[in-house]
Amino acid sequence: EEQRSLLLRSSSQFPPPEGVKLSYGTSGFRADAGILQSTVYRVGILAALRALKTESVIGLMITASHNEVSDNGVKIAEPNGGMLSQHWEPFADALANAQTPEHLLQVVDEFAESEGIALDGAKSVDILVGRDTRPSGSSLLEAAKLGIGSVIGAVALDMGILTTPQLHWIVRARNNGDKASEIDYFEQISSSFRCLMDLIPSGSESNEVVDKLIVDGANGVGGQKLQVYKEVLELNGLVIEVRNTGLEGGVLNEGVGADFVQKEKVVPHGFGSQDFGSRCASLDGDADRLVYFTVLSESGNKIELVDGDKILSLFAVFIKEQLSILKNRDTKLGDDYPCCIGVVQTAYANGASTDFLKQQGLEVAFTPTGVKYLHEKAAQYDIGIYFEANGHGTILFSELFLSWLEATNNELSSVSKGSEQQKAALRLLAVSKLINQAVGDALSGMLLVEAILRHMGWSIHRWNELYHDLPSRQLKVKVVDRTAVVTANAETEVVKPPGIQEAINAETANYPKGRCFIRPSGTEDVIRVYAEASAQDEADRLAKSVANLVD
Ligand code: NG1
Ligand code: ZN
Repeated sequence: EEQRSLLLRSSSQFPPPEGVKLSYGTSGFRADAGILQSTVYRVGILAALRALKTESVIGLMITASHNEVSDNGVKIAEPNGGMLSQHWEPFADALANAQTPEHLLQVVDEFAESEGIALDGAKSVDILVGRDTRPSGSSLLEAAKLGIGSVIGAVALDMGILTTPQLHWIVRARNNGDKASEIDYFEQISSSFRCLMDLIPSGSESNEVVDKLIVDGANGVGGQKLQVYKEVLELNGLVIEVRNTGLEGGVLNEGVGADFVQKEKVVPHGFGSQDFGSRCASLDGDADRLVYFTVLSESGNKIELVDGDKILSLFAVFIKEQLSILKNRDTKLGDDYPCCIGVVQTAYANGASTDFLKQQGLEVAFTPTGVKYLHEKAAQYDIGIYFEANGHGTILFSELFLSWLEATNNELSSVSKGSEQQKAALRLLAVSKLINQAVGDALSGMLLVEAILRHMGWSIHRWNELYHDLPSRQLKVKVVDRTAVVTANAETEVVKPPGIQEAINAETANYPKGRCFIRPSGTEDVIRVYAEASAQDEADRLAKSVANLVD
């Protein structure tokens, strides 16, 4: 009864925005920050219920990633650091759209009943709340706390400003019983980076790689964090210059950041001809996406983009190399382990990257867009590497494989300490600690790229030469109802409305090496069009003519 009146009282302060229907999309709720107070409050309730259900620490992150600064959003991190369990999404929607306090109470009651969640305040659970640097973040964070506080037994812990992957990492680590703060996060990623640096084979030093890395921080949280921790990294052998930290007066995601760089293929603000030839990286607004680039000419603003597909390819090549060194060890030293490695991409992956990965003998799987799908698929392998072309991805290691690796490393260190095989085992162990096992993470991903380039003795140009991207074009078409388009086959085929797929096929057939698909965005009211062809003007034309079909 106390719980009911508490919910009624507190939710009456947060009426839902009029005339908007909110939906928990691929990255939680996102909208103009001005209408989000009630949504964030309600996600606070959701997080509290999720924590009670799982009897674990849950995360609540307030961010709208690469969206413009006036937007914001909110999403939940599960106990293992992953995305909210998909079967809770309809409940999230019902909660966000409940029109009156009574209706909200009814939604909560029914759901708690069906999930067997006791709302008697008997248990105490923690919800870690974080936000990015958006100005709307602090008042939304208060709304989240009130939502959490309206469920008896739920305690909100304010983690302040964090990158999205940091919050996910901390949630995961707390549930594993590890001590976990932001300092522990940086401690772990910088020490495993150090470990990889110490294991670099002699003779692979390349002057080009030793040059500093220039990072575009998107005027967001990632740039700020790097600025603070760059001295620690410098001690470990990585010199970084951070631009667009947000402290120079630039606007979040405006003409800067990984999304801008990947989509527009031009230099972000603050970069230009003076950076010709340098190795540059760009983070997105909440630092879960990473792309690299170089400035193409001494005059223009054109770049050579090194995208998520190429980061994936670099990681895959390195890991395969370590696995094959390990395979060469004396099998008298215990059983071999048939390590099953797989890479996961979406339809947006450049066709040349898929061909390259297959040529390397790797199994390539495809899922629909949205990290939750890629992550789920990657978790089915002993080593699953996933990346979206836009730079969101990570590497997952199975528990089974990691314990085999630990055991093998112990054996090797007693019989052949310092051998190539043992070094390979140590490198893989270091990668598993450096790379964020919860979610794609630009900061830890960047450190892994930097370590591997040094290991290989590769410049960014050499890396970029792994394969040549097919020319591609992405367009978006504003539509009244994006749900009218329904796709199948990892989004490569339109099944509704009828007739469109045939028309796309007919257009695509006009282009050698042509590939084209459309899908409804999960984050904007648009239909996205992607086209690939053997020349840029052909990719442009194909995308344009298919966009006209949708319009
Ligand atoms: P939508 O709007 O569904 O295309 C975009 C990205 C996704 C993912 C989400 C979440 C593209 C084409 N799509 O989704 O890959 O990152 O945002 O942020 O880049
Ligand atoms: Zn992001």
